[in-house]
Amino acid sequence: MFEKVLIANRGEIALRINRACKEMGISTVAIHSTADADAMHVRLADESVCVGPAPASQSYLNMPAIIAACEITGAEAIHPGYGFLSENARFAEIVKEHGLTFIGPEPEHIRLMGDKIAAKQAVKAVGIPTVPGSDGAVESDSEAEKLAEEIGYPVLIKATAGGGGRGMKVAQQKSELSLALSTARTEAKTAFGNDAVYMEKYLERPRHIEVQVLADKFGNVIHLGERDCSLQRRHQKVWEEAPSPALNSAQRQEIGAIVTTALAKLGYLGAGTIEFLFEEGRFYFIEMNTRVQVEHPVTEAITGIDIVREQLRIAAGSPLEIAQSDVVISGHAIECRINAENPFKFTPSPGQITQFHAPGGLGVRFDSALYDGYRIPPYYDSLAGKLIVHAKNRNECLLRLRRALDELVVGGIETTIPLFQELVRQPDILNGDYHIHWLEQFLARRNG
Ligand code: MV4
Repeated sequence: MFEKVLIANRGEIALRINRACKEMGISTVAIHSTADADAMHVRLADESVCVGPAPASQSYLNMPAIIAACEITGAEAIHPGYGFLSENARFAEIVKEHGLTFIGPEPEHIRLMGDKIAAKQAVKAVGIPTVPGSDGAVESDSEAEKLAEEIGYPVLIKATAGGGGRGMKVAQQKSELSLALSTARTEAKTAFGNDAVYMEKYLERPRHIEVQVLADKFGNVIHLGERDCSLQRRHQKVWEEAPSPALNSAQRQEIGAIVTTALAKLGYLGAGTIEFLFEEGRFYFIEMNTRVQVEHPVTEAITGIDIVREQLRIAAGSPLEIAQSDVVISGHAIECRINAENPFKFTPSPGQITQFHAPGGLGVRFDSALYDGYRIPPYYDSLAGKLIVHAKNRNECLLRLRRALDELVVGGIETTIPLFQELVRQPDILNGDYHIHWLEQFLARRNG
């Protein structure tokens, strides 16, 4: 096992990784920008290295500085967390070229899953159900028109270098197709330097259901059940839960078996999440994430498995500590992302924390780097903390969540707490009866 790991991230996920390392007897190195000198992740690590000024491009994305920090401190491995360099295949290669371990999948799998057309072709070839659409990139309007007639409108044009909703355009009917294609291409060229686009049947009211997997170097691949991440606003997840209220155990087992078999065939290594749209009882692959995700704690709550610990063990060449038969889904968990934003307009609200009280009690976890007096910097994402609540079933979980939200205090800035205090009283939410557009429709009704 590693002696020393460098955590190439900040905020709550840096603390999360630090915790797993400390429990495994691994010493930790934090990196920070000049803006984060007083951040909690710096205080709790054994050592820290300033890697540059506030802008992420000059610090948390500064590959030479991060590699140098490993050389200075003697860290043998880098955990990238999520965001920043966590899905940068070139960085993973550079880490390996320097004789260090990148705690994550092989670079070629990171690269593969970052190209949405190649990813879809690869997973389809190993038995994962995909959305009907083009086999590869759509090259011409005439090809697109012919294909759209076959699969039926509405259709969705997506950028192969996109993902997370970036560069998508819907065409409701033939007359809209040409503009959707040209707009998607132009935006993709501008945003990603790659204008290749593909087409899919547009699913109108699906849920977003993702399956967590772990794969070790011995060919063992297990799944830890699914997460329902349908409550999103502008492709930012807001509320995630496990298991999904929309799946029964047969569907859970079926998609879990399909995914583990497929990833074993691909020779996948590490933690991964396969994203599906789920509509009328059918799963449709949309993307695969090769990083630990923000919402991983809801899976940890219902399985008791420490996902970051398993990532470290896999990267160090150890076999998975658990077999599929050891994975038992117990109870229900919900995560609410507490962002430093206006609760209904989502405008950023950085600033100093004047009061802070985290909720506690059985089944309540608050992952955050906040502390009394901490000043949230404006340079990074707005996530201030994640409230994760676990109970023996969904109704008990909702009651506990309502209580924990009323106990949580974050003073001095605006946060999304009031949004969740409303959501946890909404009939559709209480019934688990929602889809990927539900939250934006709720906010539109509310904001008038
Ligand atoms: C779709 C879709 C409907 N039909 N693909 C959004 C981001 C990326 N994960 C893919 N996304 C979608 N792909 C087809 N064929 C609807 C979305 C989508 C969405 C997906 C999951 C969660 C929230 C969403 C919000 C808007 C659109």
